[in-house]
Amino acid sequence: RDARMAQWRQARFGMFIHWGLYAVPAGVWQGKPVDGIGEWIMYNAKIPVADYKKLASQFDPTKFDAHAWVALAKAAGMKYIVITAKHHDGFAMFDSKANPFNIVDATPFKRDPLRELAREAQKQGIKLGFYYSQDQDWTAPGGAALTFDKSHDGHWDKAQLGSFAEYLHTKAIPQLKELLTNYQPSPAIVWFDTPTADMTPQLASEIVALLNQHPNLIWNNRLGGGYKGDTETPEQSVPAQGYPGRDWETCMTINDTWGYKSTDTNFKSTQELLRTLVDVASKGGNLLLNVGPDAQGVIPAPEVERLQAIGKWLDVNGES
Ligand code: JFZ
Repeated sequence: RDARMAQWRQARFGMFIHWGLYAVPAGVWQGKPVDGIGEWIMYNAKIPVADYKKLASQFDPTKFDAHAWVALAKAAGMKYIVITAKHHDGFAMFDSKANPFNIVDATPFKRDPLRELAREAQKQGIKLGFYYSQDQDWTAPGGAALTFDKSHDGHWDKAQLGSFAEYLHTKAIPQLKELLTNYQPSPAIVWFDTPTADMTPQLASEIVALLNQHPNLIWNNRLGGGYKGDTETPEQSVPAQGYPGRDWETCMTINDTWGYKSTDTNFKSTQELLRTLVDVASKGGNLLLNVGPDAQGVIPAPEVERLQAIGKWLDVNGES
């Protein structure tokens, strides 16, 4: 376990990338701004499945440049990247045979950005991991949705009804297999999220059996079913004492959203971000700092500027 985690521990600083179909509406639906984080727009605006799926025909991020993204992460002093392969909206940002709602089959873009990033990450010597929303999937029948919004019971469209086990067996597990076997090099990290009670110990154990076929793989504590995973994942905060005896990684946004929102300009200052990085490192953790590329495939300029400034500071004051 220690050998597997050694490189991750030394990494200290990584890039989180939340990129998906939600970058198309970018926080605005039917002309009205939607409150909340950008990647939750389908949930927050109660968008019907068929309407949300139509966004795919408008998604053509021709300015996407895997080389530039990886080079930016490196310039910032980051040692790894974790990108959303599929978020809660169920849209796969990769070439999937298991489900047609994906960037290659459903958009005019037709390219697989994860393949391009895997190649670039290897070329430029940086680790790549995939975020995969294993539990919530708002466009797949049976995929869960959290119910803290009391106006619904986890479904706002009949098309979402179905069996969770069937969703897991026909979409999530086959797609996880694709992500673990179709990329060279294979991902270093799988980042799960938002487990619900639907993820029983039995169902989760089927995913764990798959993960265990990849002995070097690192995965976080958000699978569900009682599994603790390799890492604790405090969100938007730095725990006062770290996590004695556990590896941990704070994930944080630069503004107030993970997925791109045209209206969110509340960017933290470089100074504040650097203080957070130093605070995390001093307590033995990693910082996974998020960027939210837009629908053209461009990382917003204020985010780029801050990452470059952090990298410059580390060149002068850090050690590598
Ligand atoms: C989740 C996602 O719902 C969100 O869209 C984003 O991907 C983020 C990184 O993760 O949101 C969470 C998950 C866990 C907590 C808070 C928000 N938590 O444990 O406090």
